[in-house]
Amino acid sequence: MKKTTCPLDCYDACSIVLEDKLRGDKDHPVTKGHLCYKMNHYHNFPQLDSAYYKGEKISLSDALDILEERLKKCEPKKVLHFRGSGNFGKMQAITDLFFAKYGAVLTVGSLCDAAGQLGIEEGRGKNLILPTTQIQKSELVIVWGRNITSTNSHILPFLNGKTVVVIDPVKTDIAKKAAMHLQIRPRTDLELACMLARFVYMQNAEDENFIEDRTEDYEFFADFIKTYRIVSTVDKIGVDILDIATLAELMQSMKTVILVGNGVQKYSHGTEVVRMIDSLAAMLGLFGKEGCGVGFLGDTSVELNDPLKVEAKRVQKAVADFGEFDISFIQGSNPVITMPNSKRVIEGLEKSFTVVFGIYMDETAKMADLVIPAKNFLQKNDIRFSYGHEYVGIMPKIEDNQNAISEYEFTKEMFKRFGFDGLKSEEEYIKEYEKQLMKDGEYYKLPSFEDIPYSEEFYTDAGLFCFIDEVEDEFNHEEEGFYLITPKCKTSLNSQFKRDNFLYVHPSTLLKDGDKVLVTSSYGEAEFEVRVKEELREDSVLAYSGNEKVNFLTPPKTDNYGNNAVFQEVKVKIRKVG
Ligand SMILES: Nc1nc2c(c(=O)[nH]1)N[C@H]1C(S)=C(S)[C@@H](COP(=O)(O)OP(=O)(O)OC[C@H]3O[C@@H](n4cnc5c(=O)[nH]c(N)nc54)[C@H](O)[C@@H]3O)O[C@H]1N2
Ligand SMILES: Nc1nc2c(c(=O)[nH]1)N[C@H]1C(S)=C(S)[C@@H](COP(=O)(O)OP(=O)(O)OC[C@H]3O[C@@H](n4cnc5c(=O)[nH]c(N)nc54)[C@H](O)[C@@H]3O)O[C@H]1N2
Ligand code: SF4
Ligand SMILES: [Mo]
Repeated sequence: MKKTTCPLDCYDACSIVLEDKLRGDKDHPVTKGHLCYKMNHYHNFPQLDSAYYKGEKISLSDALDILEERLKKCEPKKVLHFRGSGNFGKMQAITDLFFAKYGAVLTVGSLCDAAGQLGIEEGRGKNLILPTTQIQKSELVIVWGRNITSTNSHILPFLNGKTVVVIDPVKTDIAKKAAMHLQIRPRTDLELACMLARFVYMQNAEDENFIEDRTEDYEFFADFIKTYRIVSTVDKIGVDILDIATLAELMQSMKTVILVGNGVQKYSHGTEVVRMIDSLAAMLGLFGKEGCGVGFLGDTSVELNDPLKVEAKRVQKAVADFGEFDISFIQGSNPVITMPNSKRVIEGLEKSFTVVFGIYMDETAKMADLVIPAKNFLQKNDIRFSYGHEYVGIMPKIEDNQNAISEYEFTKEMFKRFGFDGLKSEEEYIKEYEKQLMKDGEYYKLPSFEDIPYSEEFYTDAGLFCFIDEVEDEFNHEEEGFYLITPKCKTSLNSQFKRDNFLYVHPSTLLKDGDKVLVTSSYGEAEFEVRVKEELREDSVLAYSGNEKVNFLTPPKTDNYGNNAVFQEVKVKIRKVG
């Protein structure tokens, strides 16, 4: 029986058994058997079966000839290598070796989780994975800006029998089943964490021993949270003060796990939001104890000696301007749909000679000058980490495909054509990762795996947790318009698979299913077809990630620290047009 692992950018990293079709692996300790819509329909989405030049089919070797010729004529610093997360396998990064040697510009930062990651590093030093075993041992699970039913469904069985509290501006499926749902105003998580901390402080319920032994700067934190006035802050958050007080009390008396998602940090102050949630947890001593902890999208690079790490000149991913480059080489990404501010992205790509190395004829491939078909995850060797649990998945090659090329084969070919040396065999790279893992029966665990993370130390300079004590935030909540919520869709993986192109609105807008609206923001406009959704707040509209229009509205900006896209740092106006 052959096994592999789902390649998609997803918390779960499901183990897959290859039988007559792709099936879930019942033996896997976390993913335990079932796959989601995307993997169950993987073969319904046709893979590219040819290279294309200016829209015409050409052979793979002709495509590589054209690329070679173009690259040789171009100044290396005018070439951008833009790599996305269409496939989460480690071997995606092999192409960095070629482009760095060639002298191209690579990217730094993220469209995804870099803001939150930094917030965690500032407090704890490292963003370790919270093992599922600790979730299992907890009593209270706070699902904070994570839509686990859609994005992390294999964690659901671990929540059985726990008290579940959801903090989300949308009444998500998990919110409907939860003991409590705080349907907060979007972008007020920092204030909520602050109010919870205030209640804990007023009741003298902080974990004094933990604060004394394991943290620093608590006094500054205590002063900082006092600068938020209770009545006006609770009013801003938009939920009942009694609910906040109740949650603060639950957290004091139960073993608590907080599962923080991407939703809280798509903002300019995303780093501070996540650090504030961490600070609340530290105040209650929720680190380094059984059944406790805060899990975000964990950092899989911790303790990993990465053979594919390279030095290169880099530009910020969220605001990369394709128009500044003579050649844009896009791999495993569909920036026309997934990058903020689609109009700017399209205009940039029109100016650049665009090469897409991917598996689908997606929107970016359709506008590309040259398309190079990649092998899919079944057709090449790889290994992947999960950011949601402690297991690492091996992905051996299962089938052949003569019409496409793997990232390793592409790199090898380019090394040859450019006379570069130093590329090792594919097997050596994968072994390099594998040898760092901890074996657990048939499966592997992360090199940074700690059964109870931070039980010995934090990884800051002083080895202590470092509390937050200031925030810079100039967002104007009073600006006219609706908050734009843009989370993940159940049937798509960002721009891949079955997408949803509707704009969801609250019934109070008096719009009806099928109405057409023009939506505008300070950054752009687009037309959408409406669907009414009672689960929203009156002040919000929602369009899922992968929606073909939503990123026409989003800001071409990064967060306060310049690391991450800020898809939700915007308000939108809607007008019915038909
Ligand atoms: N089915 C599916 N699964 C996926 C993906 C996919 O596209 N589809 N994408 C994968 C990727 S790339 C990632 S990064 C992860 C992310 O997955 P999640 O961490 O679940 O992140 P999102 O779906 O972006 O948003 C989660 C929740 O945040 C809520 N939210 C929005 N704004 C706010 C706010 O201001 N405060 C709070 N508290 N909540 C808010 C949304 O309503 C939503 O329910 O999912 C991965 N898994
Ligand atoms: N509005 C809005 N926009 C968002 C988000 C949001 O929540 N809202 N989320 C953001 C987040 S968190 C993320 S992570 C990004 C993700 O955005 P992207 O990085 O663009 O990822 P995908 O849309 O999943 O994949 C794009 C392409 O990857 C290619 N691909 C798949 N497998 C392979 C492979 O094995 N090899 C190669 N070479 N190519 C392959 C396919 O051709 C596919 O079209 O989107 C971001 N954009
Ligand atoms: S997308 Fe996520 S839930 Fe679906 S099969 Fe892959 S890892 Fe599992
Ligand atoms: Mo992501």
